[in-house]
Amino acid sequence: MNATPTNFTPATGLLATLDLLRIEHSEAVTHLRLMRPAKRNAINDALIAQIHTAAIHLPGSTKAMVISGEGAHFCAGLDLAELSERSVAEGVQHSRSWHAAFDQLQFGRVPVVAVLHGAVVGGGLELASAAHLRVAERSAYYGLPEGQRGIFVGGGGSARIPRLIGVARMTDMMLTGRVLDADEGQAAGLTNYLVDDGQGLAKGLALAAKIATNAPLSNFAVMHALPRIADLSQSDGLFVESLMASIAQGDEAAKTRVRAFLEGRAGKVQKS
Ligand code: 1HE
Repeated sequence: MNATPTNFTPATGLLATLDLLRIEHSEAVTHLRLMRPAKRNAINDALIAQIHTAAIHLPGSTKAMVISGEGAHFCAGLDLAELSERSVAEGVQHSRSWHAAFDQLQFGRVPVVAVLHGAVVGGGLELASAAHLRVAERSAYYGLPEGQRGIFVGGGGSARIPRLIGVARMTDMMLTGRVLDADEGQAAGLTNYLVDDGQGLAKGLALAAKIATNAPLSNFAVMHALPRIADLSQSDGLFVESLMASIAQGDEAAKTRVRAFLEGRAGKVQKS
């Protein structure tokens, strides 16, 4: 996996004490890297708690975040070594702790870009699906081995993954153990961008830097209103949209930006 650019500096204070993560910050972008490469970044209780803590306590100037994994894989999912020790009641609490952490990413303060490479499996795919954008390197592959392990997704996967790739594809992955390669994941809508190996982090950081320049209320609306509207009836969705639109356009940031365009000081829409 690629190194963070040199203009990023290590986080301080509470974030620096999270030993299963490496958190670095530059201007408006915070990069959170899973740091359990010897266990393929498998998520144990400590790591899920640290992800939750980090997501709540991002540096104040953060406007967008990138999450990636150290070593040859993004994330091997749930740490299976901890699974057998849990009672049924503890299992529910465990699943809820993942929900709390990943909800904090999806419905937190800033948009999240996940940079994926190698194995993105089980809970690793659940983590990736909580992000707002996904950048894949060609080495990435996606699996839901829960079916083979005799368990079920517990980190929000059943709610989030079908919204990306549909119930039918997720059913196939869980019943048959089908693994999607990077091209298949891109075609299925699992990822937004597909880049060569070694290019993922640069792409993810560049996207985050761009996202960070948006008006905060626009990013808020995309993160918080868009997925909720998608869950509503069309009539209710349109009503909520009208409220969100008027809140966003009433903000000074919107007025300033529209004025800049009308006075020829803002960029035009361009083909990339
Ligand atoms: C692990 C885990 C893990 C690796 N829990 N220890 N997830 C899975 O079913 C995926 C299981 N893992 C794998 O299939 C492979 O490890 C990988 C394809 C991800 C990587 O293969 P490889 O050859 O690079 O590594 P490895 O030799 O298999 O693993 C290296 C070490 O990581 C080894 O430990 P070691 O002490 O023997 O060195 C592995 O045991 C350890 N390791 N993956 C614990 N997952 C909220 S519910 C979510 C439900 C799920 O996520 S279920 C899916 C679980």
